[in-house]
Amino acid sequence: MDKQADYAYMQQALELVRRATIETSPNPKVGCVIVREGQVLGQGWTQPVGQAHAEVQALRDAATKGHDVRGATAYVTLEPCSHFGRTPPCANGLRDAGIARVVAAMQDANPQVAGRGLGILQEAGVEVECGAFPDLALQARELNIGFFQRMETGMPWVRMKVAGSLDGITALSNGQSQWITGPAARQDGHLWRARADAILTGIGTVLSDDPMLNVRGVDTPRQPQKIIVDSQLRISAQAKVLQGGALIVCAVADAGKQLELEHAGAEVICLSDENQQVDLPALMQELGRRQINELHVEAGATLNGALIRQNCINELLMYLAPKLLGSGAGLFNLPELNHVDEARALQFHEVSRVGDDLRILARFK
Ligand code: AOF
Ligand code: ZN
Repeated sequence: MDKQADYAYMQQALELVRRATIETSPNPKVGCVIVREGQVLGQGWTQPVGQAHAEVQALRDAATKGHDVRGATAYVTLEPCSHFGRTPPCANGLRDAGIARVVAAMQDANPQVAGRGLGILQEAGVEVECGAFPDLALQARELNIGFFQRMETGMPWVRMKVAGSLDGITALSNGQSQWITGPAARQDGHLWRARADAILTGIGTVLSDDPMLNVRGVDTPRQPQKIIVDSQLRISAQAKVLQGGALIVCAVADAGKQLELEHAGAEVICLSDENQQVDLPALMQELGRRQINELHVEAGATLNGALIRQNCINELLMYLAPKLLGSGAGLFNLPELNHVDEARALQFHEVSRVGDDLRILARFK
């Protein structure tokens, strides 16, 4: 088979993934291109959850154009599914349509699929190739990083956003913190909020800023869920963040306050650790159970530090302004170390300029 052509069609399938909306979540975004003898017969990408998968869309596209797909090759950015979920198995669909060859960028990590989709095809005599291009497999994975994280660990992919001066100051000692970074960075931050399934903050931020914690200024088909870590249930029922619903996570139950917050549209759950603080790792497990793939954290230094200490963060999204503020509040409250070797190690994943500011994506090792 023509390796170069396979690579190019898989790239095309990956491009299609970008057309899928965030509303596919909790499903992964997948792209599919059906080709025979150098002619693209049909293409498709995953539709909002509950609707057609990429393969079904591509088969429909080919049918609409009057193409017979028998003997064709299907390029898919993820192994076709094998199970009856919200939709019937794509592996059966491709098989029954007479597809002769399936090239998949990578296996599905969903334990209900995990190789079975490829198995169905192979048993039916369809030629199958999976993972032949490691760089494209990596791209396919990155496009669905939250889905894979949840499938593999039961927890979401957690991204913590922070913004500060070049010397790591996020607020002056007098509390002033607004507009350290520029408008482009703020707008970019909203794009990252929009792609998340949920946004998490702490009670400190709610009490001091009364934030809305929603997506503004960028187009989005839906708002992320809002989650507030509030050990002692100090939040006011009038807090702006409760508009449109929110999940409040406490550590000390208070039936009266809980009822008041529920009347204001919130859901309250209690997850306590031995220190009467919210059990953060247990919260991450709970959010995984709730099918949150990507979680966006925007909190103050206290909750940020606690989340990092308890290994709840996968990635930092940092905006740094080309300014020195000298002293004030730092980005994370972490314990003082005695030795540099004890430092939490990260790896730069991506470094870029957004307006006048620097954007750093760094992943915990
Ligand atoms: C595919 N093509 O485009 C996607 C797949 O509940 P369902 O029926 O929508 O199935 C969801 C699961 O299907 C999801 O967890 C993942 O394993 C797989 N996603 N599979 O063949 C697609 N989005
Ligand atoms: Zn499917």
